[in-house]
Amino acid sequence: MLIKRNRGWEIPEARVTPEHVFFSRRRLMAAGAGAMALAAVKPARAETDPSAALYPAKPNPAFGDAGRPVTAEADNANFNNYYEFGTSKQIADAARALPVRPWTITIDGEVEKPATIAIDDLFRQVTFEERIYRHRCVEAWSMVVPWTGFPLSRLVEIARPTSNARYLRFETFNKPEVAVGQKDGLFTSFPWPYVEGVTMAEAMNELPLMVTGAYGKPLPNSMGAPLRLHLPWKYGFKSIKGIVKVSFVAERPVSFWEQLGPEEYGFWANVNPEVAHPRWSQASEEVLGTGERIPTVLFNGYGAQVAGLYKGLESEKLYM
Ligand SMILES: Nc1nc2c(c(=O)[nH]1)N[C@H]1C(S)=C(S)[C@@H](COP(=O)(O)O)O[C@H]1N2
Ligand SMILES: [Mo]
Repeated sequence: MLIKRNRGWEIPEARVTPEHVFFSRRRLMAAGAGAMALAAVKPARAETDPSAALYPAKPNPAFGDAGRPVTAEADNANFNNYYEFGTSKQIADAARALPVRPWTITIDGEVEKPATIAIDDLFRQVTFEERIYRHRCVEAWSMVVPWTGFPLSRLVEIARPTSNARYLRFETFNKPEVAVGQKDGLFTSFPWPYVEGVTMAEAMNELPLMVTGAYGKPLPNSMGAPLRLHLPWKYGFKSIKGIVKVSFVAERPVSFWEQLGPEEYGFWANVNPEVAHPRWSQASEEVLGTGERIPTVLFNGYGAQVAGLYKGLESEKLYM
């Protein structure tokens, strides 16, 4: 992610330019087998995770094939966007500092009974399933991931929102004592905590997944443990990680990226190859781990499920 504002005095340009990361990564891949060793997956903490027995979850046959090969776990585990732990893609080590138990989720706002639930108690109220989804980052790279989790609509059911609820506002932890990217003096201009939002109609769609695991195991911290969202038809920044709070609200939430650069990152952020980012084309995407470039598809290919959500909203900036 890159912000357009003149923040060179705050963040060295090279550290946030996606192209920079891309090119260095490509070189790494081109170096071949030797470089692959660098990308070896570190031992998972799955053995100690209290939810480990819930894996692997039953595959949902409706989402058993994303039409493209699944991205190698090693490629995904070593190429992440998680600004709480730094602006590079290599944040997996830094992210290990985050304690993911005990962990609570607060559900508040326009709901019958606001509550704070221990994550494993929440997991006991839902049924895990596996879905293979395409993920398209706004930086024009993509991957395919076998996620484990439960539908966001199930969380809405548990929360029991009132008729005043029009949006869901998600919030990530704010722990500068463990998250290096949130520490004072590093990126203080970032409006922590990370926030994202969807409409109630989007939340009730069949696609949004509250993600607890990937590749048949609990999520590693780098991918957003213990709970993140995945919205496969939207740019990746909407898929918020490390969630601690879900608020049901009447007003449209302003996301982290929208606060930083409203002329570049909006509320809807639906994938559309025909609407360029102000500074780069969205017509194609690099397939993570392959060096291959493929055409980008409207709604990331999920139009059959989601296009109807946007009828009557054509005047909105649906694609940024
Ligand atoms: N809390 C938080 N969530 C986040 C981000 C972030 O920096 N912080 N980055 C987003 C972006 S830009 C993308 S592409 C995806 C990346 O998910 P991955 O690292 O599992 O590939 O996470 C999204 N969720
Ligand atoms: Mo992204």
